[in-house]
Amino acid sequence: NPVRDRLIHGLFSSNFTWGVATSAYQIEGAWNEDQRGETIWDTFSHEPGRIVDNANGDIACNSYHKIDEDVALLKELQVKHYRFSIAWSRILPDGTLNKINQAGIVYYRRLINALVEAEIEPVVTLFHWDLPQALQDIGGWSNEILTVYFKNYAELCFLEYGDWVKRWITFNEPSIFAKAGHEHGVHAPGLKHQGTTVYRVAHTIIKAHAKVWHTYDNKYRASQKGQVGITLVSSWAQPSTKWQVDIMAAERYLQFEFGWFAHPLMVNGDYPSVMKTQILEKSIGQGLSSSRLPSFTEEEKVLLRGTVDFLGVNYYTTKLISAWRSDAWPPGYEEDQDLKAWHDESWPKSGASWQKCVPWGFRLLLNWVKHEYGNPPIYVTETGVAEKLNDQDEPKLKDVWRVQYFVSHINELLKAYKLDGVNVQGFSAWTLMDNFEWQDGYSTRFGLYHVDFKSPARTRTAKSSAKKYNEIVTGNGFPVPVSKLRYIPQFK
Ligand code: GBH
Repeated sequence: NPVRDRLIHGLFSSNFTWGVATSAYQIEGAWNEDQRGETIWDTFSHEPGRIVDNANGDIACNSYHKIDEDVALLKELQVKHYRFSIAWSRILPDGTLNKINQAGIVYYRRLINALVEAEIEPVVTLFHWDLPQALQDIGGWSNEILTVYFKNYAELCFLEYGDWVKRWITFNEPSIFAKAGHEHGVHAPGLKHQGTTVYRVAHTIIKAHAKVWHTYDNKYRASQKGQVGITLVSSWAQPSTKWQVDIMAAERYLQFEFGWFAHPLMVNGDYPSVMKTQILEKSIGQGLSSSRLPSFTEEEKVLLRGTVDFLGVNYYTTKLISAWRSDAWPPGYEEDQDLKAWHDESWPKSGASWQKCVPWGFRLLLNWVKHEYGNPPIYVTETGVAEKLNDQDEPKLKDVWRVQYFVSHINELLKAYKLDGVNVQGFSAWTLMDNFEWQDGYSTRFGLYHVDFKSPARTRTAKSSAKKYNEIVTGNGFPVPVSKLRYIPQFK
C-alpha cells in the first residue's frame, strides 16, 4: 500500500527520550556468583530439552562483569536512557527480606552510578520473568502472598535506588509470562495448566502492581518524584475481513492480550467485559460452577484503577484475525477467545517464525491504545527484529533488514505522534546486544551489537543497525526526507 507505507519526515518532541532495553537473565550471567539466589529460569534452562541447544543464561553476555563495557556501548549510541531489569534474587536470594544480599545491591548501584555519570537515565524493570525459585516453590504467582513479597522487594529498590531512578516498570509483558510459563509451558516455570493457572497468575500480578504503585505513591513519590508504570505487549490484531464478526474477534484478541491488564489498572478496576463473558460461558460449558477467570472484590477494584503513571508498550508483529467458534475441550486461554490468528504470508519474514515485519500495525496498535485508555503517556519500551544466527556462523554485521525494520517502525511511531496525536514520550530499541533469547537460546538474535558467545570475552561488535539507530537518536527522528524504503527481507 503506497500511501500507508510512505515515510514521513519530522522530529519527535525535544524531551522525547531514546534508549535501548535489556533484561537481567538475558544478559547478566554470573548465575551463581556473589550469593545470587536461583531463579525459575536457572531451573528451567538447566533442564535438558527445554531450550534450543540446551543453552542457558549461566554466562550470557557476562554483563555482571562488564558494566563499563556496556555503558561504553550506550555512550556510543548516544541514548538518553537505558532500560534494564533488576534480578530480584540477586538482592533477595529467596525473594523475601529474610536475607538482603549486599553484593547484589552494590552491583546495581555501580551500574546506576555509571549510567548517571554518563548522563544516561536508568529506567528499571522490577520483574522481567526471573522469579526467585524459592517463591516458585511456594506456588509462584498463583500464591497471593507474592503481592507482599513483590511489594517488599520493590520498596527495597525504591529505598536503595530511588534517588537516581525516576521511572519504574513493575512488570514486563505479564501476558507472555502468564501464558508461556503456565499455559504453554515453553517458558519457566514450564507449566501446562490449560485455562486455569494463567488467569490466577495474572490476577496476582495485577494486584501486586497496584500494591507497588500505592506504596510508591504514599511513601516515595513526594521525595523521589518519579513514576511507576507497567509494560504490556500485543500484536496488532487486524480483522481479516470487513465483516462485523471478524472486527469483533480482533477486538477480543486485543482485550484478551492487552486489556487483560490495562483495563483493571487504567479503566475501572475490572477485567474487560468481553473476557468475563467469554470465560464464564466456556467455564459453565465445561461443567464448572464458576468462571476460571477470578474476580476482584469491590475494595480491590478501587485499589487497582488509576495505578499507571505511564504505559510501556512493546510491539513486535501483527496478526490477521477471524471469528472462529472453538469447541476444543478442555478450553484454555486460546479457546476462550473464539478466534483464529495468523500471519499474512506476503508480509516480510524475520528470523523467528512468530514474527513478520508489519510496521503499519505498530501505528494502529498505538492508536488503539490511545483511544481505549484516554491518550495516556506512552513509552515504547521494546520493539526489534529477530535474526537467526548460530554460534558457528559468521556474524551478520550488515543487518540491512534490521536497519529497515527500525527505520520503518520508528517512522510509524512518528506518524502516530505527529499525525494522530498519540502521547508517546520515549522509545527503547530491543535490544542493546545479542543475548539469551529465552527458549531459543542464542540461536535467535535481536542485538544492535553482535556478541561473540564463543569467546570468553563475549566481544561486542556494532552492527549497521547500531549506526543507524545512533543517527535516528541524534537527529531526534527524521530531520530530512527519508529515501524510499525498498524492504529487503532477511529471508525470501
Ligand atoms: C519480548 O517479548 C521480551 O520482553 C524480550 O525479553 C524478548 O527478548 C523479546 O521480546 C524478543 O522475543 O515461539 O510461539 O512460543 C516479545 C513477545 C512473545 C515474542 C512470545 C516471542 C514466542 C512465541 N514474545 N513469543 S512462540
